[in-house]
Amino acid sequence: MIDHPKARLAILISGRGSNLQVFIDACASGELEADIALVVSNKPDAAGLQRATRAGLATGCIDHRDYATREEFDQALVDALLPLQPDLVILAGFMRILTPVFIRPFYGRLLNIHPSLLPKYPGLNTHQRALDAGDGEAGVTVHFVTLELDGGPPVIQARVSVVAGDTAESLAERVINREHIIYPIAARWHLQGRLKLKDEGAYLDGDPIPPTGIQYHENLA
Ligand code: NHR
Ligand code: GAR
Repeated sequence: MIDHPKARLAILISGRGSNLQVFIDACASGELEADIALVVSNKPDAAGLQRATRAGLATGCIDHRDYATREEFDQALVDALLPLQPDLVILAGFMRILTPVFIRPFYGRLLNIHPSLLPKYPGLNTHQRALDAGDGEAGVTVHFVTLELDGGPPVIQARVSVVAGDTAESLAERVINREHIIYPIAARWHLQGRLKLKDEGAYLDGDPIPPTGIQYHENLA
């Protein structure tokens, strides 16, 4: 029998790392047939780095403040990741806008999770913006990363209702539970070769994914 080496993930973080933890757990349980080859933070004090170390993973910190330009920072990221030949690069609460220097070498193998119902609210402070607009629902979108910030094709989107008295914090708490469900599903599709980025569009099993992504439901697998 041919021994297929496991797929390799690289995960970029900036903070707490709860999404990273979900990937650590999914790789350990076999839900994802992958190893996490490296966890990189742009912030030295990111709590997620400790989660990674606790799980016995290789970690690195590439502090954006050590680089004069975004391109030089991105090149340092590329230099750290490229030798590992990751099958998939996961942005998990990563907070630096990436330039073509990073995106080109990983194009089609780069996913992000963004806490809004894209195309609504790209950028920062998404939950507060949804509340300020009086939206009845909020949510989260996994999407391919392209040059356009939070503008790459959506893969999966999960919605939650906004309830009376919601704050950005209470909403974020409900949304993050959904994040932890949909992100590993999208990653698994990609590792299985089912999810592709083609001509700037996302495809699952050869079929174009709708412009706001596949809507999450309980039987999605
Ligand atoms: N890069 C590209 N080219 N395309 C995307 O879609 C990206 C990306 C980099 C990060 C994540 C994104 C999010 O999900 C992401 C998607 C950071 C900012 C930001 O303004 C905006 C969106 C996202 C991440 N960052 C500030 C900056 O100057 C710094 C903010 C901070 O450090 O707190 O880079 O929301
Ligand atoms: C998540 O809610 C993620 O969607 C969001 O940050 C949080 C990270 O949490 N991402 C962004 O806002 C990207 N700009 P985590 O560190 O616990 O995974």
